[in-house]
Amino acid sequence: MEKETCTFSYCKRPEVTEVECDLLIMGGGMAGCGAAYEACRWANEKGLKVVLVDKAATDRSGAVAMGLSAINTYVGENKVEDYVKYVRNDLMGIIREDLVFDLGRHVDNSVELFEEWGLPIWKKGDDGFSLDGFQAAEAGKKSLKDGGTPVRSGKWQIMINGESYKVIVAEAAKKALQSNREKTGMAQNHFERVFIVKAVKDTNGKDVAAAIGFSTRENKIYSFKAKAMICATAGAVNCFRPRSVGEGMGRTWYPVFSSGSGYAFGMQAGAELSLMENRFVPARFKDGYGPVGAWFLFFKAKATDSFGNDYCADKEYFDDAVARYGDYAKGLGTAIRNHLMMRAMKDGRGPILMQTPAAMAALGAAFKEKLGDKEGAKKMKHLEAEAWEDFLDMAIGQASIWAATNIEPDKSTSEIMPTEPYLLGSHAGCAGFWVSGPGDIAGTPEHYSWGYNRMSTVPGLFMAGDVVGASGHKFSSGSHAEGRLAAKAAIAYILDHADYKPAPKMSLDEIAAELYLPFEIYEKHKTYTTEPGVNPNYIGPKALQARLMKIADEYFGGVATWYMTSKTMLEEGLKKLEMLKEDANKMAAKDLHDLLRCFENYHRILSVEAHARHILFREESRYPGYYYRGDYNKIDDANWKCFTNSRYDAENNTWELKKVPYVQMFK
Ligand code: SFD
Ligand code: AMP
Repeated sequence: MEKETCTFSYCKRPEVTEVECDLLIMGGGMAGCGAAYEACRWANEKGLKVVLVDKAATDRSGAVAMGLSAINTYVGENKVEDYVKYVRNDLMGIIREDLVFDLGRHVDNSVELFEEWGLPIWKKGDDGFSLDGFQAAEAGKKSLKDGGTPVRSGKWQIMINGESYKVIVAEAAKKALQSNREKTGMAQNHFERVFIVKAVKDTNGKDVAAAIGFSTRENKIYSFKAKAMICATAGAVNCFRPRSVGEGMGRTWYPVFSSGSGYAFGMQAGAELSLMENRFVPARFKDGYGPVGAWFLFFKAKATDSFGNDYCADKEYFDDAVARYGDYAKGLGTAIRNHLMMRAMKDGRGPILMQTPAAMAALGAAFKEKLGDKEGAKKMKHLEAEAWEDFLDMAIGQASIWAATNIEPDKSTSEIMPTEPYLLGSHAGCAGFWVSGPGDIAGTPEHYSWGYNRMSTVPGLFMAGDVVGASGHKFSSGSHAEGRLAAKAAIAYILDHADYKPAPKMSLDEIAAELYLPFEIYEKHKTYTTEPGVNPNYIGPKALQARLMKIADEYFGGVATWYMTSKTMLEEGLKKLEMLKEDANKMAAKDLHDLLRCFENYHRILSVEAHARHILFREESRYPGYYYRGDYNKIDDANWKCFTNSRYDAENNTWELKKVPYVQMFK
């Protein structure tokens, strides 16, 4: 089929605005807000202009939109080296230890700021039991900064009253942007509901000169010209067919706002990816995707098969895991715990159950023993409320499912289940870009550092949060801290390259024509059929997404095949994906919502392609419980204890993949 072009013969040309700034921050999530807060501190003094663009409303955008009930990375009394070892164990031995160490030494400062900005953090009471954030304030407990003792659910996690977490963090970012606006005289430097579509290279052939996008509310297109950029638009969800289909479609654990834009942007700019074969398959409360961490760590609940057996302690499963995956299996990290759960499920021993009644009864007994019947019962009531609030604070749908299905956690168990795969780099996953480390940590090898912290292999393009590869377990606090690290380095980069004047390769007319092409295609062909969703001349976003999900699910190790794939499956799937990519030239949009869905799906296609090509390249099963190569179902340290890096050439649609040496910096 001939490639369509947009001449605005069928749809109206939108207004195109060029915004010039020094630093552009893409994404207003945890990393983006951290970046804005830090960048403005340095930029204001120098009169540099900082702009933040978010596809949603920053107050409630990204993964923390609903809130959270724990901060999963707070180092506190622990050693930063131990944090590095913990992350290395959980991610099966291969991480960028310089990035993780750097994160660990800075993350607490972000958490202390959150508390200063108004986030209630739980504290240890005088009786040794927990006080929630409000009780702690009433009891006059010290802030973390002043030496207060947080309630730890795990070694690295602390409990919060976090329903308004994102609003609090966004407020600080918005205030910082406002101060920058006042200093530099910019009319606007915070753009909400503007979706970034792609990078435009500079005429010099090396830098990225602009990021282009469109408003999701008005017929407006933007070209943001910047001397440096921070990409903080997170990972990718809804690439694989989700477990919730039909009436439940759209319900996932990872936020539906994250459609792989971060990966697509960097890939189109030519930035190198690392460990893109990695993915995250969280074990979650079934159907509502409620997180399990608080139940395992804070309530000390056990998950068992339906006969009450602890599948992680099953000798047959465990010995087999050690035989295939070596000592990594003994570490019982997130992927391995999934693996053992899946073994039980495949043997028909499901459903897997979170034993919430037993956990709550044990806590209730401890309260009564220490505090007496009356006070103990009061404490127990509060704990029951906390059990609900854990979900009301961050996965409201799960609380609704409990209510709708008459589940009381102190009386009935709940099913847990491994979800569909997500691509991300800040939770227990590490798929993302290869970035420079700070370079000042003892033992850093040369190939880990090239000048500016968190800069990708494209000069002036920085990465933060979920899009950074090989350094997971940052979570909300670490992503904020990483945004700050990237911002500080990006400001230094701008000052060091003061003469650089971005010159985008595309004209504003070309940009408008490319971004509005799906409108032109729709308007041109829509009367060919009586049902606009079905048309031989174009593909609408719903069909595009269904095809992508089917390919990913069936060929690249989704739930359809119990996360199993192989060389032959991947190659077959990649052929189909290539055809889908060709058909994406015929994406059609009837309105702005459709236009958003079209480009979101295009970003997903690129993200999934990178994922599949990396799985194909790594001939072992490094992450059992996340995915399996049926043809290489073992860990092969002799050949694959290394990073796998790739670079996509968008102009020629070609890929280069290579091995990059891993260096253990902390013994
Ligand atoms: O319980 C564009 N996470 C948890 N972290 C914790 O510290 N504690 C928890 O309790 C956590 N839990 C949890 C977590 C995540 C989710 C989804 C749930 C529960 C349900 C992890 C953290 O939330 C996560 O690590 C960070 O938020 C990652 O930060 P960042 O900045 O990389 O991603 P983001 O916050 O989602 O923000 C992305 C932003 O980009 C915008 N965006 N903007 C413009 N153009 C485009 N094309 C864009 N595409 C995306 C988004 O709008 C958003 O603002 S628990 O499970 O462990
Ligand atoms: P989750 O709710 O699964 O996202 O987990 C929240 C935090 O608890 C993360 O830091 C996880 O790594 C950790 N976590 C969850 N489940 C377990 C477990 N069974 N053992 C140890 N850590 C866990």
